[in-house]
Amino acid sequence: AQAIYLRNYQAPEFALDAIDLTFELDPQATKVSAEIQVRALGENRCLVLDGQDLTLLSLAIDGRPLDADEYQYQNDQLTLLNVPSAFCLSTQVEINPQANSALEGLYLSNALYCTQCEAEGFRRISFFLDRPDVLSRFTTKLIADPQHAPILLANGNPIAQGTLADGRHWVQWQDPFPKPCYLFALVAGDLVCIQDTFVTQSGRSVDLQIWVEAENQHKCAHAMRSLKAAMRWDEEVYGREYDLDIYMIVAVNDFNMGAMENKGLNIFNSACALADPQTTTDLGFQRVESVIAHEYFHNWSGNRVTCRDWFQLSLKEGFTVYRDQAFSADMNFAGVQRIEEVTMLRSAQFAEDASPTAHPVRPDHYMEINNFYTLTVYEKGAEIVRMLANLLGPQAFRQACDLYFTRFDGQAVTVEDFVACMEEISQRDLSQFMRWYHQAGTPHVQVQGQYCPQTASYRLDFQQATPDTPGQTNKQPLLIPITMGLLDAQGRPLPLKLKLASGEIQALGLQGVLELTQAQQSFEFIGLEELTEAPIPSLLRGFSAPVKLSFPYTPTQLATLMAQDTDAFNRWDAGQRLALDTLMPLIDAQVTQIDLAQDAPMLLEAYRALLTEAEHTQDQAMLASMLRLPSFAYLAEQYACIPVEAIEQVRQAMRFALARTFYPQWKALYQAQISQQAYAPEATQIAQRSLKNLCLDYLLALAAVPEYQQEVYQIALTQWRTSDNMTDARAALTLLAHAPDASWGRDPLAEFAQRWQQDALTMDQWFSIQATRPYADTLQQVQNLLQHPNFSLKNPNKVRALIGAFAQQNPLAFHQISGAGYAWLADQVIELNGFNPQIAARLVIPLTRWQRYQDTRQTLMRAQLERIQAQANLSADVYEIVTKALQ
Ligand code: B3K
Ligand code: ZN
Repeated sequence: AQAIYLRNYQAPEFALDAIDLTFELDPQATKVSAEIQVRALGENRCLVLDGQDLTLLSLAIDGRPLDADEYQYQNDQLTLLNVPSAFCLSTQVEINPQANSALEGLYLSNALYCTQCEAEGFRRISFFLDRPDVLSRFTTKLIADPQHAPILLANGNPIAQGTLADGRHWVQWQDPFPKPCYLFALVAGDLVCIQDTFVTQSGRSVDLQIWVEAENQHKCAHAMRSLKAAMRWDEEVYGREYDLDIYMIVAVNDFNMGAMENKGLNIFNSACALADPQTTTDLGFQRVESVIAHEYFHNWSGNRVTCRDWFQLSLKEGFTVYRDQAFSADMNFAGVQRIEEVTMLRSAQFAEDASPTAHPVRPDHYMEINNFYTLTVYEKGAEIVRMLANLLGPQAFRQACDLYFTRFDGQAVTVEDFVACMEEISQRDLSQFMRWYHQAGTPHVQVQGQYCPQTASYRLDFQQATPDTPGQTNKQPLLIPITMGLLDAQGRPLPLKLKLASGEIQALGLQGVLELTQAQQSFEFIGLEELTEAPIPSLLRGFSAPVKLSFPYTPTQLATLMAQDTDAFNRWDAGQRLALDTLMPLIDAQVTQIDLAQDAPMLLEAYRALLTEAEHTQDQAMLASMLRLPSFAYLAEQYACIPVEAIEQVRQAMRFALARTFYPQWKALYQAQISQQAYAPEATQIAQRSLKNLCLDYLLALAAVPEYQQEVYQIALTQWRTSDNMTDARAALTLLAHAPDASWGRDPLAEFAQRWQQDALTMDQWFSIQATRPYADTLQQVQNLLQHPNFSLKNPNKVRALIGAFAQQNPLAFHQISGAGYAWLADQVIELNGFNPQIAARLVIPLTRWQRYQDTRQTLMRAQLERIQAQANLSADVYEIVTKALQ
């Protein structure tokens, strides 16, 4: 495989103004005919089209069939020599949807025909210029057996339909908006539809349709509600209106990603579209809400304004994630929403940024673009847009977005075009800011404070540095916005008077944004006459930049921030810092038991304070976040060499100590959250359940202590038996199944399987619960589950639920020192490589993180990577990842 470089970008030499497609659908031999209006843009008369695994049936120019010496089809390219300057190209090919296990192009999911064309799947359907900067008007005619495929869908509006003499029926669709071929879609099969209507702000009525298999009809209400909320939100917040008369969503079982924003015809992984209380957790409901919104928002940020090339992927993905996060913040509790975003970013994206696969938000080269649909492009990309939004302020940001959508409507553009709109509206030079797009790695910001009572001033000294990443050294300083405030020792906010270099004093009110631009930089605050001791800085409020920030806080200062800061995110983060400062020395000492009073006095007091206030809190969501210990992944991120067993041991010991010390409080708080209300996936109820199930988690920490054992077992069992919703049922089941005594989970797991064996998505949860049981012998169980009748390696959701969960969320079992976990994962990667390279390349990621583990593990992980690398027929996807990891 060859790398492709951004610097080699060349504009297309031909325009493909329109394409008229006809599909004669057949499971093994689908015929695809295309009539393409081609127009040369320059002197070149040699047209090279993409085409992969296509059986060429015929080719003609302006109706004249081509002789064999007028074209060549090899290495996935069709070369036409000496074409006219404008002509109609007719092509006919045959493809085999049933044999398509890569789930890219046209494939069958169960009996359903569907497509996935982003990034480069259209070339598996028809010859074309498969690149996002070639926009065409599409017409699509679908012909099929009405028995097997009564429903025929494609982009745009249906314009004609009929029946052929042989009994097949057909529908023709037309999409009035020119689009790149990655947004093409078709669906055909036996589906039912949930309908609704949305009236846009200008008064147009839009048909909303969600298409699913009949047995899933009862799981669509939440997606429909979320879609309408997203449509309204985009009108109100961004002034963006929907542009077609129909908006369709189809849920399919076999899908590599979460969903796809095809124009007017979104195709969804059923896991991100279907939801009902019986089978879907609160988290699942929230995921549906955010993915539905994400794909909808793409209609403007991605479809109407698209990417010039795939290096610009974050232009649409980072921006759209930022938009869906803002939507979710408005639909849920904003503070907790932000905490969850940052939790994910700091544990998973930071880990990627520190790994052999680290890459800039805008990569400058790739072998396989599908490997770049990453946390960095999506989540760090969203953080960059968030920084822009904060730098500009809400009004200017909105104006800049308006300018971007208006100026580039119908065009394929770059990150520079986006940032130029921000510059133009704000009248700011953002050239230094652009480094966020070019430089990989997570910046470290070290801060020190100097309080001077004589001058009543406080100076903050900042240092920033971004570590080297593969292929990138000597990083330049970034523009890092630090939203901050100062508190006095009692936690009261202080007015900020910043002394500028000119000597002028700038009053910032109670909160300001410091813009770091240099490697070292100081800011001085004056007028602190009232103070008797150093102020407490509250830095990086709302996580105003995706950096690792350190400040030598005392435990007392952290406790004050936790209790008093005006910023919800920083109240929570002060708790995280306090927990890290407490846990890390214990991890280093590999303790097995914790005496809170002695080993963790401040944390003990913090929990006491939180649990005392708990009775009166109105904000259960925030309280649950505050009471949750840092995850394994976040703790692991703090170490260059991850002490797997010690982290897990100390985390469990701390959970145990907190559970025991505050047993009556956990129990009372648990009971106080039990609600008689009927289940609804709405914010206050979700908050209450998250607090309840956190308490349950602490209670079950005592599952092995004789005096508590029976009581906590009964509490969990009762919740499992009596809950009317999957959130509570799954929480209880997980704790029972993960209890040290394996017999606790046996019957409930069997009951679960008995009840839900017909429901694929629900069984995924059953696989995950077992894959994450935190004991080494889980490997044996996971191996057995591969043979379970409900498991299939062909279904990406199943692969993620069982194999992915094991490798990513079960550190003790995956990293068992024998290396058996690594070898097993490599076996699965090798098998998947043979039929679904995209999923194989994602699955191998945990092995690529070998540098973060001690020697024995490093050797074992590398050995598996080398074994994979030595396979014949390695896909470009897996090859690229494995090669980077072994460099
Ligand atoms: N744009 C799609 C991702 C397509 C993945 C291609 N391998 C989903 C999304 O981000 O909305
Ligand atoms: Zn997206």
